Amino acid sequence: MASIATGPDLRIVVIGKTGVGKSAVGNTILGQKCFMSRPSSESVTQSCEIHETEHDSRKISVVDTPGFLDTEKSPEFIKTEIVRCVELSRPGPHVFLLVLQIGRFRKEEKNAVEVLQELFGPRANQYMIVLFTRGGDLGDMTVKEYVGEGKVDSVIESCGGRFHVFENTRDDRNQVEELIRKIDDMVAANGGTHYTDAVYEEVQSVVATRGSKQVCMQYSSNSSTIVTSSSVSTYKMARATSAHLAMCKNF
Ligand SMILES: Nc1nc2c(ncn2[C@@H]2O[C@H](COP(=O)(O)OP(=O)(O)O)[C@@H](O)[C@H]2O)c(=O)[nH]1
Ligand SMILES: [Mg+2]
Repeated sequence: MASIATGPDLRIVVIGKTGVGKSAVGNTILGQKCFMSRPSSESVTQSCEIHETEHDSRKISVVDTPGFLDTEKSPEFIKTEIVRCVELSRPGPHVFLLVLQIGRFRKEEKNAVEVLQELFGPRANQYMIVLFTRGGDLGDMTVKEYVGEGKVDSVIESCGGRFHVFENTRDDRNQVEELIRKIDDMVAANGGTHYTDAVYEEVQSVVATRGSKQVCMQYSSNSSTIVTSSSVSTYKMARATSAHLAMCKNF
């Protein structure tokens, strides 16, 4: 990983539907098999997980998520996982990678950005990059040509025209180096900032008053407790409920 550009630490959150290759993307970025990635229509990743790597004292952490966008997930599940995702990527991610699979693009993927806005707030777009998996399926086509076909246009437009492609089965560090360059460019365009919003600020303040360990323990021991009884509850319940409503409306 020596040729990854030097720079400040990066926090990456990987989002998208189950089976598109989110966990595989996390492993490709980290250069090792940290997340479980399997062919299954059921979500193999049950809960948000974080792993990190470091080179030239640049820390790159990846938060892998279960399918936030899966229609069959319950509002309770989504609520719990938003809390966990926010907690793990505190004080806020530098980038949300919205993972889409080459060749699999339906109406529900088209609404993905809208749903993610409901989950993370409207400013999240500014921090989003579309990442296609199964780049090998493009054959002779370039990803630019594929995007130019029009089906994914509006999603990419919502993400400021930013996209990249991985073939996760290839041990090719160039694809990772290029992605990191694109993330660095986006972070620079965002004035060097990471994403944050009221949810992140709320979690921060709870951590500040009660301590991170206690919040984490509460999350893991009884995650439904925190979404119903803690001071971070109200906002997130409203957020998750509206995200779920958006999913039901769109699909
Ligand atoms: N050929 C190919 N298969 C992939 C690629 N990315 C993921 N997969 C496969 O797709 C399946 C689902 O991947 P996974 O990472 O578990 O998806 P997740 O549910 O979004 O986390 C696994 O069998 C992966 O090996 C890719 O770029 N190319
Ligand atoms: Mg997974």
